[in-house]
Amino acid sequence: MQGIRDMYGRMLSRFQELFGTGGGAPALFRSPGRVNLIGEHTDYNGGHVFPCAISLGIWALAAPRQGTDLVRLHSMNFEEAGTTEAPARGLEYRQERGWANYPLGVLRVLEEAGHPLPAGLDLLFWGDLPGGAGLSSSASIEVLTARVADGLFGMGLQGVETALLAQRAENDFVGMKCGIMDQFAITMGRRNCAVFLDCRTLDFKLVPLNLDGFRIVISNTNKPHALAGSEYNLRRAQCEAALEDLRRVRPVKALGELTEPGFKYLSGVIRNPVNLRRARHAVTENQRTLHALAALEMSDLALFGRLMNQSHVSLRDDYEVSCPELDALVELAWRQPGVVGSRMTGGGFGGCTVSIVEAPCVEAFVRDVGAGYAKATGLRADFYEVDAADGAGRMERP
Ligand code: GAF
Repeated sequence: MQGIRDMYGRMLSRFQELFGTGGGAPALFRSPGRVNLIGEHTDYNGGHVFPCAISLGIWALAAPRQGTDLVRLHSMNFEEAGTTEAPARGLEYRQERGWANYPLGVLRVLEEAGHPLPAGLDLLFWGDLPGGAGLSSSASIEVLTARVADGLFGMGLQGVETALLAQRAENDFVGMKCGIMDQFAITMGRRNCAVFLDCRTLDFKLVPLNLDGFRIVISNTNKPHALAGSEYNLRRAQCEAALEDLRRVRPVKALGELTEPGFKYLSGVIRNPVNLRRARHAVTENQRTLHALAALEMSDLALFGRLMNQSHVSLRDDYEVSCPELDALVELAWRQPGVVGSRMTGGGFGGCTVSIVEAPCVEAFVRDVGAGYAKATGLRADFYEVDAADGAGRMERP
């Protein structure tokens, strides 16, 4: 609580410096990041995902400004970028606006959905969620912006609707053709729960994470996930091409619909061997995610961990979205005592791994995996012990 009070105090004085002291105290909002436990690159394939919102996140102080139709945005994480000013309506993507395109994209999508901002808006952000690390800082700031707009101007947005609008901002305004997983987990996450989501129907359930005696440890390669956008869109296209081949013999709606034996039986019609491996990952990963749900519900954490490990192998070999740095962290983790499972998490090509580790072994994990990683790559890894947290929303001022 003291930490939150300090953070709020620092944000409030920066807000007042930047935007003035008139107009009453700004409202406080928070949005988490997400870590995906299993179910990677399955969301846009009509499969299942199993992420949770995490205790690292982004905070916003926000106040409406009557008599102006300007949006002013500032991030304490990017002080050097200065304050961005933009019109509240008719917004367009501008490369030079950098990070601010994510929140501005949400305002644009809200306007298109019939919720234009009725006044100006001042927004100050600060986060302890590392950016570009595969923990969904972009989805976090998108959902946060939607929650701010809804909270201040009473737009009456429902949870799933909020996630879909935030995804649309990323797809259409920023141009990253992501699936729904990140925005959904960040909107609908719940403390101590993982979100099991069927990405085809958007049916979901919150599954208690009974991790007594275990910790979720995120290891950051500190290799930004470059390539992620172009290679991501390429993976989507390869899965789409495999699906087209399958449709010549069966009316398959999505790869996530197929069981492993069903896929094996049909897979001969996929002509391109690379597309075949991409599709195999999508199908097997979806099956692993279904098994992971059962494992968690039966409190079989050992099985859950084995499925995480298999997921990494499939992402590395069939989907080819890992990289030497992620592989190094995962292989070091696999050799470490007390590790239940470890895999890359998120889109790949850099970013983070997620491991489930026995609580008393975490200290040695951080020390040994950190040292092994520095030796293998010359890079320093960062480690975060996280809890499953609530989705984005308004907070009481401390
Ligand atoms: C990124 C995307 F944004 C998600 O939609 C998902 O596809 C993920 O990569 C891979 O599972 O985080």
